Order: sequence, then structure tokens, then C-alpha cells
Amino acid sequence: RQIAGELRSAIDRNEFYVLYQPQRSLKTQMLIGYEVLLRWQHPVRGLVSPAEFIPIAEETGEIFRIGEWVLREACAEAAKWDNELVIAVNISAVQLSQPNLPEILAQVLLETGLPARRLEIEITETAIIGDKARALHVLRRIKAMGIAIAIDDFGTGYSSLDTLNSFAFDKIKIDKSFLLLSHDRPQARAIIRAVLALGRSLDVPVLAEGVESNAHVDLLEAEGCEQVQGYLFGRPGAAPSLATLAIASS
Ligand code: G
Ligand code: G
Ligand code: MN
Ligand code: NA
Repeated sequence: RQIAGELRSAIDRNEFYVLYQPQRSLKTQMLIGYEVLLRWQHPVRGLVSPAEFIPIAEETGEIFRIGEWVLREACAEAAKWDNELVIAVNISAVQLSQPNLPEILAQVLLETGLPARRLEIEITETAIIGDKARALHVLRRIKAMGIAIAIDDFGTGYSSLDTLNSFAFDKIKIDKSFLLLSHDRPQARAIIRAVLALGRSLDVPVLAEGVESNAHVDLLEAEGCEQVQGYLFGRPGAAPSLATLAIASS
């Protein structure tokens, strides 16, 4: 396919950029960090969603170069901030199957000077089920480096509880679909409540994604959710300026 070839030259043509979406404490509204979201500005097709091109990049193997580019970009940016904010980077299933992912992460941290404690990687459940033993081995090595590991889109994979049972994640991100459906479906709210209870019993912080309205905030406050991310608290945007960060951290 043509798009596969175009993906191969996209880095060199400077067609990729990343956006940053804030993650906040619900109680204090304080910034915790930012999730990094990749964008591809194609000269003809326009803005192409990662949901569209990441699967192709995974098929062609281009994801390795792209993933490393995102990591470097994000870590270099966060290293400029004079604070303890965390930068959360999505790591795809294929990247996780790469045995030298820990070395790549170490290299990027070394090059950019970002302390490991300020990097978090987001992994979906589906990334772990393929070659599970190998994925868990890679995750253990990454965690031992001091990098935090979040489980992303939680609740939408095939074996959520098994995944939690297999690895000591540092954060659970409840998939946005639950909150977005909570208005119409009492089941969705029950599931959010159950995931929050699970997080409390496992002593793992839970972040709710897709917070778009004050009704969502009311629900999350009532259920005792600690961390939030969504359009209400900030859309994905350009890297925060140092002035913005100074205000946000004071
Ligand atoms: O930001 P947006 O809603 O367009 O993201 C769509 C999907 O692409 C989400 O599942 C998100 O996790 C994923 N995504 C965004 N940026 C990256 C990235 O840098 N790497 C990987 N592997 N996935 C990403
Ligand atoms: O799969 P992952 O959770 O990494 O993807 C995050 C995706 O969710 C990104 O595409 C981002 O643009 C999108 N997103 C972030 N906040 C909101 C929100 O409040 N509502 C909706 N509908 N999407 C959101
Ligand atoms: Mn994510
Ligand atoms: Na998610």
C-alpha cells in the first residue's frame, strides 16, 4: 500500500509531531503529568489519526523508528521542565515484543537527561496477551529501571483481571468508553466503581480517561477516583510553555 511507503519517509520529511494532554489530580486539580499523542500531518491526506497509521506501522515494522522518535521527542521536551511532572508515552504491542526495548529506553533517558522516575509507558492489555511470558519479562526489566508502567484502555481487552494478576502495574487507566457511556448505561458506572475498588485493593492508582463534563466529575468524585484526563481538563495541545508550567506548579 502507498501509505506504508509514505510512513517510511514521514520522519525524514518532518511530518510527525506530538501533542500533550494533561493528567490531573481530581481533588486538587494539580498537574500530574502529560500523555504524549502522536500526529501525522500528511502533505495530501491531511491529518492522519494514529488509530489509522499505527496498525500499518506495526505491520511494516516502521513502528520501531516511529516509536523511538516519539520517545526521544517527549523525553527531550519533559527534560526541559524544572519539575517532577511525568511524561506518559504509548508503547504499541509490537514495540513491546522488541527484546531491546529496555536498552532503547535507557539510551533515550541518557541522551535527554530525563530521570527514569519521570517517564511512564502506557501499554494496552492486548499488547501483553501475544507472547505473554516475553512481554512480562520486558516489562519487569523496564520497571526495574525505575520507569512507571500504566495499563491503558483498561477494561476493553480480553483478560483484564489476568493482566493485573500477572504484573504489578503502577497505574490503571480506565478506558474512556465507560465514562462516555455512563450517562446512558448504569452498567458502565458500576464497572467504573468496580475498577476503582480493584485499584484500591491492589493499591494501584486509577486514572479515568475521557472526562468531558461536570457530570463526569460528579460521578468520579462520588466514586472516589483520584486522577483524571479528558477534554474538560485539557485537550491534547502543544507542549506547555515553561511559564504555564511555573503557574501550574505554584
Ligand atoms: O490521540 P488519538 O485519539 O488520536 O489516539 C488514537 C489512538 O492512537 C489511541 O489508541 C492512542 O493510544 C494511540 N496513540 C497515540 N499516540 C501514540 C503513539 O505515540 N504511539 C502509539 N503506539 N500509539 C499512539
Ligand atoms: O488509547 P488512548 O487512551 O491512549 O487514546 C487516547 C485518545 O483519547 C486520544 O486519541 C485522545 O485524543 C483521546 N481523548 C482524550 N481526551 C478525550 C476526551 O475527553 N474525550 C474523547 N472522546 N476522547 C479523548
Ligand atoms: Mn494512552
Ligand atoms: Na487509553
